[in-house]
Amino acid sequence: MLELSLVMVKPHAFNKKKLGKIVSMLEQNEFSIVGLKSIKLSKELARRFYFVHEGKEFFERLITYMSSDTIAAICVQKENCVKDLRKLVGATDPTKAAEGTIRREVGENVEANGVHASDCIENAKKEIRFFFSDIELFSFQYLDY
Ligand code: IDP
Ligand code: MG
Repeated sequence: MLELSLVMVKPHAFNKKKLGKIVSMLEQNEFSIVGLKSIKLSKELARRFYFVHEGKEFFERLITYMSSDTIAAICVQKENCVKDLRKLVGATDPTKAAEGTIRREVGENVEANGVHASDCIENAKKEIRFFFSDIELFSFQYLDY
């Protein structure tokens, strides 16, 4: 089934000019880019995006980090997009991420692990809507997102 998912390029990866490499890895693995923007998150927006982790030991550090510099939000489209994207992104800890994954290539540590990727279809829909309006998604007319 044709699906959409959400990639977020984290501050250190954007700052170190890894956006092109990440887009290239996505395209080489058959993901189509249907929405793309770079913005700086406020702490409030970062908290809203990561609300499921509220209360965890690393939450405040993650919020400070994610609002520290520019990020990029990328909406991608592919068959089995959500699962295939998680596979291409790799394990949360870059040292445990498989060879050829995005986190292995651009991740530095568990927090600065290069990218975020939606973990299920339902969250992908919410996260895409967090960043993009209809007119910003090139394929919005084909999908009920
Ligand atoms: P995921 O990004 O692989 O889905 P999650 O468990 O959803 O991993 O955690 C969200 C983000 O929170 C991770 O990408 C990582 O940056 C950060 N994080 C998760 N666990 C830890 C930790 O133990 N220490 C510091 N940061 C963490
Ligand atoms: Mg997650």
